[in-house]
Amino acid sequence: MSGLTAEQIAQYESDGYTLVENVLEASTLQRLREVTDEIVASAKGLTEHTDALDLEASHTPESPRVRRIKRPHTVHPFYWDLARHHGIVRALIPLIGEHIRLRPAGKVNIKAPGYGAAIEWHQDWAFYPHTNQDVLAVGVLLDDMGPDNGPVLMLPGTHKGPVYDHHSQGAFCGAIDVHKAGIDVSNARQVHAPAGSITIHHARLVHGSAMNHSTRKRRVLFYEYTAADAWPLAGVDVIRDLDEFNARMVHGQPTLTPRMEDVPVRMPLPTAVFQGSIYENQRTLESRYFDTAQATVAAPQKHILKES
Ligand SMILES: O=C(O)CCC(=O)C(=O)O
Repeated sequence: MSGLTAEQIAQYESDGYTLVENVLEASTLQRLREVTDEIVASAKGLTEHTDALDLEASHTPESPRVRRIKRPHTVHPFYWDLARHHGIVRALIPLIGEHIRLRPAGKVNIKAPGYGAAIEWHQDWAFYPHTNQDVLAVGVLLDDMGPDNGPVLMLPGTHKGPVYDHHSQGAFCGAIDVHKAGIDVSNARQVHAPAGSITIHHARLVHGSAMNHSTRKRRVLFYEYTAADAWPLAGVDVIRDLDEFNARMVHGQPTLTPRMEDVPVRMPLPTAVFQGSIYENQRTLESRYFDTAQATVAAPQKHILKES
């Protein structure tokens, strides 16, 4: 049985994203929060980013502020198990087929109350182009996501448009200058949903999110998945170890035959000046969208599938 309704599949096709509410059981959600809290607590005493933890600019060893857990499936076995959760995998099959691989990256983006950082507009595809575009990201909500706590903003339909320039000062910066690119972000939709829900967005979709100005946490665990025959062209994915590549299959079988599609690709090279996370990469973007005083998405449309 499909894990998505016909309406959700149609929305993913036309808008480039969809939402599935209440996918996680209460006990799974609770365990996800516990594991995440444990890992965040380990940031006490750190003076710099680690392979697993990306820190807010305002972090101090005494007052730890974690912005991201990187490659969570390698940090705690719970995250690896969750990447294969039946509710998630069932939702992916109608979109990218039976044979599904987890990307080696993934993250928990932690927008803490009051200061949790913005993520500038970007397309994931700019970071990790593949031989075909059956590539997407799933956001697992640890907290309720609403208008005030930095919800993910999706620009519907942009997954069918160009791959935008994500470069600044001659190097990749992992962000789009939306003014220069002439992108009208007033059409962006905020995704609002209860904790335990999942968002699914296409790798070519333009998206981002503002700082969390509320008193509520906004934590989202992002897993990225590809069809097994979508082979990476660049980025951290480049295959060095076939066994490791194939060990990330979450459903179906691997293949040695990449499927080639005529897809637009812009290589993320030269590599970003600041490495370690998207937040670091985006530091060299000259004209930031979310840092400016008028940096709000005009007239956001709340995303409620039931209304459409
Ligand atoms: O956390 C968010 O709001 C957006 C995350 C995202 O797009 C990313 O980390 O690539």
